[in-house]
Amino acid sequence: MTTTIGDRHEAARTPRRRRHLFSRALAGVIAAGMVLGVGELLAALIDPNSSPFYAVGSTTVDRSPAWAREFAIHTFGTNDKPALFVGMTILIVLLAAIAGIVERPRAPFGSAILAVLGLVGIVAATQRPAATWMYALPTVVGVVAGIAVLRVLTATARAPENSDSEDSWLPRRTFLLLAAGAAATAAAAGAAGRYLGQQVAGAVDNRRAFAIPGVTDRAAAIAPGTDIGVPGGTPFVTSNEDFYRIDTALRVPRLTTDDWQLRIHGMVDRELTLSWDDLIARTPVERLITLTCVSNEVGGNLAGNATWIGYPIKDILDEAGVHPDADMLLSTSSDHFTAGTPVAALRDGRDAILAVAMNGQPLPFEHGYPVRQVVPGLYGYVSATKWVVDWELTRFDKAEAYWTKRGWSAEGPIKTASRIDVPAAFAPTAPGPVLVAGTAWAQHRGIEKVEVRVDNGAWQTATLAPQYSIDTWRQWTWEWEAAAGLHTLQVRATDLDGNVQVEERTPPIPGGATGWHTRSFTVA
Ligand SMILES: Nc1nc2c(c(=O)[nH]1)N[C@H]1C(S)=C(S)[C@@H](COP(=O)(O)O)O[C@H]1N2
Ligand SMILES: [Mo]
Repeated sequence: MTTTIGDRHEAARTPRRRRHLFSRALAGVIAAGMVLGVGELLAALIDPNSSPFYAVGSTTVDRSPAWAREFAIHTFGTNDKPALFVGMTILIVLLAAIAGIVERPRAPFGSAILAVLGLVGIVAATQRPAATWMYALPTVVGVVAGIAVLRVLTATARAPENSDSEDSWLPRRTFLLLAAGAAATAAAAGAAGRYLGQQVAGAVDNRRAFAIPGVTDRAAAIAPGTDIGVPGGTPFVTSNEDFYRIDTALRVPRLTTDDWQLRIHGMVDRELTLSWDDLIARTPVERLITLTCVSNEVGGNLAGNATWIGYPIKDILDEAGVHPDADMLLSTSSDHFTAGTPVAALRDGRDAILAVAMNGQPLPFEHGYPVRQVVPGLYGYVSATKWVVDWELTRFDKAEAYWTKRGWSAEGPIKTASRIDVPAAFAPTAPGPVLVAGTAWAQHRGIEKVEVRVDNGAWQTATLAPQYSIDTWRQWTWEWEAAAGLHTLQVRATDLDGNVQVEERTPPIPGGATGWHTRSFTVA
């Protein structure tokens, strides 16, 4: 009797056991796929080099002894890398299958295997050149997702064992559905990650190979003293690393010069499409121009000065033949930001350019690679479109650009402004002579005068550094005989049109902040 029952159970269990073993192994493989898929997707957003799979592969290549490399090249030739990836994949599939089989609700050995594999990925990723702690993120998130998948799938795969009916099909179907869903999700994440990652890598290579156009129309030399060089002060030219960045892009566009083209249409005599080759066949100019963001608060640092190389916008507009009644150039970036620039400002002879280089380097991706606009005298939101790909000639009474739709002024001339850079706010100050220094700007009008006053006293004229051009900011200094006590310094600028910086404090919206920059110091 007992024997009979036992035999019967054995007979029924063997094929089902095998089936469950297979299901569990499959669960492990899908879980590992989830780790890699999620890892790939996040890596594409952070840096393709942070992908766990590729980081482990690259580290293996970098760390393998010479004989192993020689053997690989000898055996697989130029297929040595695919061979490595195939080898890694086989190993991962085997370990993942084992992980699935040994995963138990109370003793999650499988999860532990995934965690250890993850650790290998984290170590490899964070050892990559230029890695930051962020490089661990794709693997960490991937492993968390993978373990979740492993636990859910192995729990579902186990279900029929506990059910009474021997051919219970419902849990099996649940397992298959979940497994298929997880596998599809992992594959989709991986494919999206590979696609985005390759795009990034392609753009990085493209930018690296970029040759800065040679210019004969060079920027004027910077006269000695233009940069006063006060310690802690603002440098006259802002480095690319320190240049402020403002845009709506969640993911910085990664265009290549091959992807890039500029379509010019709307109220023009001739529609044009400029390719990269068309653009660089033109004659470039080099200029220093100070950019400013309309969102800059009084005393704020959303302004920067760079040496740009680019192609005059006016000439391109003339080639397209702008209709006399078109008063707006509506420019659009590859990520659909728009700016509406007064056509008049682009054609009045100022150095409005389609810039391709910034301080002797190709534009950084964050600053618009491969092509952006730079227009002296106008805030960035109406003029400085990065990753620009489309120009429509239109009218201010017909079209509205991105920020204008959100309550900002349609036209954005830069307001006359000045700020105190040194000493820093509330810096400990000793009585006696104190050198006060700062920056003033009124792009395309130029700075005529900067004045400083202490505790609402009489305005005193600051010493101006040489003016580089009316399109750049200008430095100033003022010698303060500081007496003990709490003192408030104020600064105001006057532009070459005679406009005095507006006293009334108003917020940046809609057309730029006004007010005099004020700083307090305790002199003791
Ligand atoms: N494509 C795109 N271009 C853009 C923006 C944007 O959001 N998207 N912001 C503009 C604004 S508001 C400013 S102030 C400048 C800033 O340029 P920067 O980031 O190179 O300093 O870019 C302008 N160009
Ligand atoms: Mo801005």
